[in-house]
Amino acid sequence: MTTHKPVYFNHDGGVDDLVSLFLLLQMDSIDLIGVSVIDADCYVEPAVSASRKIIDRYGAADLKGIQVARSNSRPKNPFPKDWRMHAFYVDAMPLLNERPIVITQEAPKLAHLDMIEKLQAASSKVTLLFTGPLTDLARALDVDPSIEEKIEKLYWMGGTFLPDGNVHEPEHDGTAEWNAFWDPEAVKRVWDSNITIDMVALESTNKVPLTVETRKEWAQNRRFEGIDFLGQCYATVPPLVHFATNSTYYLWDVLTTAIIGKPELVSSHTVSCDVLPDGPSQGRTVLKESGRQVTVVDDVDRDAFFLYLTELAKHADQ
Ligand code: AGV
Ligand code: CA
Repeated sequence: MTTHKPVYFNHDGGVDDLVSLFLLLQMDSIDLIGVSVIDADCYVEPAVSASRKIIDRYGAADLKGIQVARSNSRPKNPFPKDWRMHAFYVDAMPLLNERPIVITQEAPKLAHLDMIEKLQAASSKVTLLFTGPLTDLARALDVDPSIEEKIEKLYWMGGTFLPDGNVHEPEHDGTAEWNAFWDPEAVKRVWDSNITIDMVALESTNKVPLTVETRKEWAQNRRFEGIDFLGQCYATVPPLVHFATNSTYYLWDVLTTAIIGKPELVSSHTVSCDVLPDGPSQGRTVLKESGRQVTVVDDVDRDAFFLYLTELAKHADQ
């Protein structure tokens, strides 16, 4: 008997979040039991809509009936509007709008309550994949702490132990990663639980920036619809090659998602750490001997990762 790993996915509607949903739908080894969307690096309306359309177009027949839950969680520190716009572009892509109606429905419950329901109904322990802030998980733990027992492991894209994070905001010192900065207290709440955590931090994704070469390769292979979809999605976040900003797009969430299908792509080590809740370094994750244990991805087989990505995307054509 083949065992399918049950997975619940909470994302925040960025380009790589939506690409991650597409890739999860191509994995034969998992059983996607729920999807929810938080209003962080997106506007939640187009992000829920795009998620429903991606499931319609790329989900297998046995996913019929899966719904997309919307979060009403609010930030401590909101994402820049320009980044939040990306979900509108993906939602408007012709590839996702060929069919006149959307079959996949929005879930009746709020994201964190939907997750509690799906976890409690699952017959075996569930893998959680979070590619945005941890707010919905923190809220779910507050409402029903018994869900801890239903969680196999949390994969989270967030945090960094590097001296420089990716937050460049007026009242911040730049040491935090954005998903942690959006709601530092939620990170703290999850850290205070007994959940096993695998963290994909900024140092974990430094080896997988989205290069111009990769974009060209996707363009060359756009006869495969799934590869065209990757290229079209990332065209909404084009490279600025003559202008140095933090605009380099890493495959942050995509790497986190790929590990669920192929854990052997990465190596990791365990650290004890904490998160700073407020002040100019708020959201910074720091090493601390008395802190909680987390596994951090520290190396990626870059070529094997891109090969797997291509393989999954081509799977969408079959
Ligand atoms: O910090 C990385 C997280 C990932 O979950 N997000 C983007 C990924 O979805 C925030 C972010 C950091 N830099 C960004 C981000 C950028 N230049 N554009 C959009 N989002
Ligand atoms: Ca994200």
